[in-house]
Amino acid sequence: MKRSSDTGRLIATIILMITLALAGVMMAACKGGTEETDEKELFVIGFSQLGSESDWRLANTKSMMDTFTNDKGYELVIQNAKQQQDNQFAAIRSFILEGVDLIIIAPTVEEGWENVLREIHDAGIPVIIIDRSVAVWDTNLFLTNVGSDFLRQGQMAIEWLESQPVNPDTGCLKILHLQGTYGATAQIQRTRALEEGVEAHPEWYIASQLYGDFTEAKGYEVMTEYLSDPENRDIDVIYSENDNMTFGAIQALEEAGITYGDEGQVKIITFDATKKALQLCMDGKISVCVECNPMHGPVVEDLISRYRAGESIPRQIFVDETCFTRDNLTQEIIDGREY
Ligand code: GYE
Repeated sequence: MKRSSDTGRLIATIILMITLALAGVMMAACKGGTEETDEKELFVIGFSQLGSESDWRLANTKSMMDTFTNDKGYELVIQNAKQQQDNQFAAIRSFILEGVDLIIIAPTVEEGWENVLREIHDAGIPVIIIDRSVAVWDTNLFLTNVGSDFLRQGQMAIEWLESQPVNPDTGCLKILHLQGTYGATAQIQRTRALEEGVEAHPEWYIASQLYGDFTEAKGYEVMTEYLSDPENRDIDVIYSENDNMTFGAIQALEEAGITYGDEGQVKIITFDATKKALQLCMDGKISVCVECNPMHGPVVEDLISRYRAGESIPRQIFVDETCFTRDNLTQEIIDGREY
């Protein structure tokens, strides 16, 4: 009797253990299933951001992060290339391996993209280019390019310069040109606008072109070195291809004791129109701020939604931009500035 009741208890225990084990397996399976479904529901975007060289760039990255949130069904994977195209290639190849749903590229320079874009294309992943452009033969390698009309930006600056008198002592305008990253669309087109302007105005000339790589540190460094030669101090205009180089240049001017602004010797033209630059413009220190709009997130999101809905999307989108001087600037605009 005892033996048979022991056997019964043993069988009951085994059945209980099997039941518990099965329940455990089922729960794990369910849990795993849910996680998988959640992951699948998120639309994964690999974003190759070219760097963090300027305030503009930080605002651009933030706009993307604020837009492509998990709440809205996105997973945004950002890789910062630190201004190196090779780092962008590596990031993009990792996105391909991960099998992301879409890739966004803010390219450092225009050239050299054909191969990697083809690799993405062969992997069947759609691509959107933002900010600067890529120079490729086969423009079907990407869906669209969202960014600025950089030539128009430069032309707006030139139109303002045309309204300025020449230096009464020399009968000329001596322009110092601070250039951004060579080969970047923002550099190429802003430079082109200036060079075409100079070509069209015999009384204008470019004293020198200094390489500032779009950073404040480099802007300061090259300006300081340039101004250390007394022969270089008589400039009338600085045409600086972004605000951060301008801030560096302003520091160098101050240290060299050269005046600038409405009441000073040097008139400054700058690009981006960040809050800090606009305030300097309002205060009469910078003459022109050509706006470069970094808030690409919402525009890109709209395009992605349309693409996912099977709609056709335009091949090139230019964001809205204005040219600010003290005449059209208000404190309200400055205070409302997000970058
Ligand atoms: O003007 C500059 C940034 O490509 C629009 O890059 C961008 C430029 C911008 O570093 O500040």
